[in-house]
Amino acid sequence: MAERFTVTTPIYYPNDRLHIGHAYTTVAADALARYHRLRGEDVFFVTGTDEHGQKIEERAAKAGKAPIAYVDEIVSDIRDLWQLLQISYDDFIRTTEPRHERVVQEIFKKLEASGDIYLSQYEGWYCTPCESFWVEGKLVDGNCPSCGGPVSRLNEESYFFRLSRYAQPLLDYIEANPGFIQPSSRRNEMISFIKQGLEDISVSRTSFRWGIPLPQDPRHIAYVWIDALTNYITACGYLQDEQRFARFWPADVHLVGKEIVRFHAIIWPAILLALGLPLPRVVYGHGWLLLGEQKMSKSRGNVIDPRQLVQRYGRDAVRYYLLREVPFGADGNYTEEALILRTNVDLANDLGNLLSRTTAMIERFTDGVVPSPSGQSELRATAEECVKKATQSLDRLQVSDGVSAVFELVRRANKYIEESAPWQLNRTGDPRLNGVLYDLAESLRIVAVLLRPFLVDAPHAIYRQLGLDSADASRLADAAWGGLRPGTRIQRGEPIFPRIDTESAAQAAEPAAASPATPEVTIDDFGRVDLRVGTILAASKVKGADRLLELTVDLGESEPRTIVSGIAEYYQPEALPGTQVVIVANLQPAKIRGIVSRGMILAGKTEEGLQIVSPREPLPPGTRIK
Ligand code: ME8
Repeated sequence: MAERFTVTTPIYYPNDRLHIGHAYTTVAADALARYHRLRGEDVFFVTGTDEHGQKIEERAAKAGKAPIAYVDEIVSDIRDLWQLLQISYDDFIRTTEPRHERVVQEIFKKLEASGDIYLSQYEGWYCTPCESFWVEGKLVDGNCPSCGGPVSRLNEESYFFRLSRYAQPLLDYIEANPGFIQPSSRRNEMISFIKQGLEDISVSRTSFRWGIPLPQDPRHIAYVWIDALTNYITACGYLQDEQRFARFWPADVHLVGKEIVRFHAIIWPAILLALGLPLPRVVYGHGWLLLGEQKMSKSRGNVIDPRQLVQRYGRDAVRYYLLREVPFGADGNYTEEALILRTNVDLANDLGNLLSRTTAMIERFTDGVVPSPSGQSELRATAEECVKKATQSLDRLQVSDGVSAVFELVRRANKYIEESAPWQLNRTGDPRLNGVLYDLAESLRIVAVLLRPFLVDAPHAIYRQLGLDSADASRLADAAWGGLRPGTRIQRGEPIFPRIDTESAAQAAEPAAASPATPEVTIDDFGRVDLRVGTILAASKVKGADRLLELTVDLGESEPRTIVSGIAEYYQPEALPGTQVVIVANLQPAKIRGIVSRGMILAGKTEEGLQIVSPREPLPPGTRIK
């Protein structure tokens, strides 16, 4: 039987609209779920909402609504958001569902029968935003040690869970299972937390009503964290469907933000031990998305709405940014500039151009048909290495490394185009052309398969443009080299990731004025700039832009390039054809006034005016300048 993989996200509080912090966890869990499906495993991916508690009760009252009516609205909004981001969950659990209320009540009965809960008096402090109880000694300057906010004094009758009983068994378990709490920094934090001693915790409340009453004493409402944590076993079928429960529990990964690792790595496993159930294999506490120096959070209100980002940039761009930008586990700053840069550089430039260049060349040079491979392939080893790296990273839950491994193949393939110059092979009738084109198309096909855990639209678009059916890209085995059949008729299409237009891209088109000396660069730094000789074939004014000319420049490639340059105040367009120029040939393409500009011409600017740089004697177009 196929292996199975159970992955969960926290169940979010429907007290406000979710933000990109929530999308971050959920997209990462989605990538893991999709990856394990690609491996052919039986995947159970569960997310949901944590709907009880004082905080929600208060919010609903403020809005003048019944709690359930209040959460219903937000939950439907959350489901829409996951639909928008194509989150492929198998179950969406709400703690207000009868299936869950039954399980929570049964658990309380079991814990009472085993002597793990008892009635006593609670004296201490409570933090409402964190839904956490604290004893005096744990407060920091009189405030909540978790969020730093104010706490309120509580003194009431409460049921307690004998957490103290499980300190040693927990330490033993963490010791015996080094991968249980990840990353290891969080594991160390948890070990020292437990070693300071665990006190029994209050697990019921009498001060509000919005929650699940304890069966043995309905004046008491189950503490929201016990209610919340147990969602994971309800969703897997605990006490409802034994077969299903045996199949999907224990979870392989509980993916959570680092602030709630303590609940998942201490309280939750202790409850499971008390119930005699197996513990989850991994609790992974990832870092925070920050806005400036601060954690983005609903209570602070410093949030970014993922819906707007998807609307502006597309869901694959947003998913890619969330998965790629921050090394998984660490905190990272969110900026829209970084999102734009990632989209333009990795998706539009590297991936998008690889696809459009490859399909354009196949169309021109081999009549739109994928040619036969040659015996030896320059890209095969890289492709195989990238498959290995991507899968190993995902097996280790290193989502950002996984996605960047795929882009190593993209970048290598782009470089291979420059190295092998297929347009020259075509011009000279070189028989190596077929092998080069096959390798490029095959690399793209493998990239599409490997991107399936991360992106939801692009893999299909790539397959379509290669003339393939993406139903054939649903297994990891499809990423094996050689799957592309020669004779496949490609279907060129629109660019899969249009570049995002920015002001700075327009500025980059203008030659810089004389400026003070800039810091030294190494010869390698310089070597990354591809300077080439080009001959201007045509020039015209750009409508509505006094300073811009649109140039058509022969760089010795299969097609001349379009370059937008800020030289209109210094040169008449009619005077330019035939002029040789020096071009930065590997500058990222930029859309300027709606025209895609691919390169920049060099010029010197003084107070007297501007001079284009030209070779002293004519050189063949495409000559490299070093
Ligand atoms: O804590 N950066 O729900 P919640 C990264 N109901 N991730 C973030 C984030 C940020 N700035 N902000 C939120 C709860 N998250 C409880 C959980 S589980 C049994 C009960 C993500 O709505 C991250 O996963 O406050 C964090 O742990 C979770 O949202 C908190 O969501």
